[in-house]
Order: sequence, then C-alpha cells, then structure tokens
Amino acid sequence: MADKPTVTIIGLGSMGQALASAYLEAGHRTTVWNRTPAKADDLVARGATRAATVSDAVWASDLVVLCVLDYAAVDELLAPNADVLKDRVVVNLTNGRPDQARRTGEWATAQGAEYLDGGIMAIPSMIGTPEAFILYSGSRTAFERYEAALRVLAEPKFVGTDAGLAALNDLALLSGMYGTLAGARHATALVGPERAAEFTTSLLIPWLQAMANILAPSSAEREAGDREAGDLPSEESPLDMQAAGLANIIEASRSAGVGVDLLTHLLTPMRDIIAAGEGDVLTDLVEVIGKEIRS
Ligand code: FVH
Repeated sequence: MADKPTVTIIGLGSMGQALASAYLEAGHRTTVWNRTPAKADDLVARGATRAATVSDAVWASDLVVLCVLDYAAVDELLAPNADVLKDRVVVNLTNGRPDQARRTGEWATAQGAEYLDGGIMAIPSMIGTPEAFILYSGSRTAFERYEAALRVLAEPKFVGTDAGLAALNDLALLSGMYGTLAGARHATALVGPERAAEFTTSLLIPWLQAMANILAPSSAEREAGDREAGDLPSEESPLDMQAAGLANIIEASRSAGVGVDLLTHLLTPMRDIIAAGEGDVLTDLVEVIGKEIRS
C-alpha cells in the first residue's frame, strides 16, 4: 500500500461508491466523504476512512476525485475549501459541459491544484472491468504521474490539455448512446413485449454492431470527400430510398400503436431535402438532423 497514491472520493452516489470500492479493492488508502454521511458506512466497514469535512477529505490524499450530481454541487464543495487545494490533484468525474470544465479547471489551477476533468464511459457495475473507459483532459503531467492509479477505475484515455475536451467527447458519446437506445427502444416496442428479449439478443444487437462497423469511412472515401464519419455510404444508400423505408417504419409503427415522434423527426426534413433537390449531396441521416438543427 505504501507506494500507491492515497485517494479521496467525494460523492458516494452509485458511481462514487463504485469508484471508492475499486480503490479499496486495489489496496489504495481511501478516504471518503458524502453529503449524506450514511452512504459511507459500508465503505468504512470495508476499510475506507471517513472524513468529517470536505476540507479533511481534500487534505487527506494525493488524488482528490469528485463525482457528484453536477457542477453546481462541485462549486458548493470546492469554493469554501480553496485554501486546502494547493498541491492537490483534483480529478473531477462529474458530468458537465466543456465550459464548466474549463472554468473549474482554471479556478482550481489558480488555487495551486493540478486539474483533470473526466468523463466516465461506463455505468457503476462496469467500473474496474475491461469494457470501461474514462476520458481525461487538463493537466498532462498529473495524468502521466497518476495514470496507473487512474487505470484502477477503467482504461484511462487522455484527450488533450484543454480541460473541456473530456466533457465535450463525453457528451458527444452520450448523444450517440441516447440516439441508439431510443432507436432500440422503438424497435423492441414494434416487435412487441413477448418477442423483445429474444429479438434483442439474436437480431438487434448483431445488427447494431454491424451498422456501427460501417460508420467509419475508408481513407479513399474520406480523400474523395465522398463520405463523412457517421454517414451511411451514399452510393449504396441514397436518401430517397431511405425516406421510402422510413415511411414504411412509421406506418407499421402507427398500426402497432407505437409512438412515431422519433421517426417523423427524421422523415420530415429528409423529404424537404429531397424536394429541394439536395438528395445527391446530403445522403445521410446525420446530415439531415444537422440541417434541421441549424435551420
Ligand atoms: N451512474 C451512472 O450510470 C453514470 C455513469 C457515467 C457517469 N455518471 C455521472 O457521475 C456523476 C455521479 O453520478 P451517480 O450515479 O453517482 O449519481 P447519484 O447516485 O445520483 O449520486 C449523486 C451524488 O451527488 C451528491 N450531491 C448532489 N448534490 C450535492 C450537493 N449540492 N452537495 C454535495 N453533494 C451533492 C449526492 O449526495 P447525497 O444526495 O448522497 O447526499 C450523491 O453523492 C454524475 O455527474 C453522473 O452524470 C454516472
């Protein structure tokens, strides 16, 4: 234990509990603090040290990990404790926007801390498993010094010294996830509850995996300006064909009593683009959504 950095976890919701457990299991001396103290009881029984105050929690460790609901909570916790941040490495794994991460990073650095912002790409039960990864941005020197300790939680991926980059990539990945989950939910509603489990395992997951694999354009396509990352191959999947297929999904959904808002959101602007004669250029759903957002 002696050569392992000491770690503090502030925030013991579902995710903070998983993070603290991972450090305890990996043999790090672990200090914990939570606004509702009882949430620390189990961790303390397993060897964690309970800090009485946030100040004590920050003071206790080399690495100070925050994982709370939002940046308003981060501000409430850190602002009154500016005097103990000097020489600490603050790792903020709270979900937020890039501007919030930059602002917190600048403020923490001004107090003499090193700052890493993070985006956790995992749910709590995935912490410590090979599937989990965490995006980091901010102080490269802090990241390199503590990379081994960060690896206890998940595969650490450093995305840049701009503290906002982890949040930016996190939000982008989550938007991909929510779009996929919404589409998957629609798909299972369409086949019906009796078939949903078998359909998901044997058909939906393999299909989504196959489609994920075609998202990246080949280097030749990219060089020719033929296809952006995230588009479907334009020659193979022209927009008017997609609009006809989408209309069928909408009609079948209506007949099955499944809500169609998710799909009409795509079909209406898609038809507008086809009517405007832009179909040869804008041949993918992502571009359609982008156009709608910009208009
Ligand atoms: N759980 C998940 O699936 C996701 C996975 C990806 C990353 N997120 C982000 O992690 C942050 C924490 O999420 P969580 O799952 O731990 O959330 P909760 O279980 O709801 O716990 C929230 C903790 O925040 C504390 N808290 C809230 N407001 C304040 C405040 N004003 N001052 C101090 N602490 C505050 C709360 O304390 P308490 O209610 O127990 O007293 C919990 O410790 C989050 O950014 C996710 O987006 C999780």
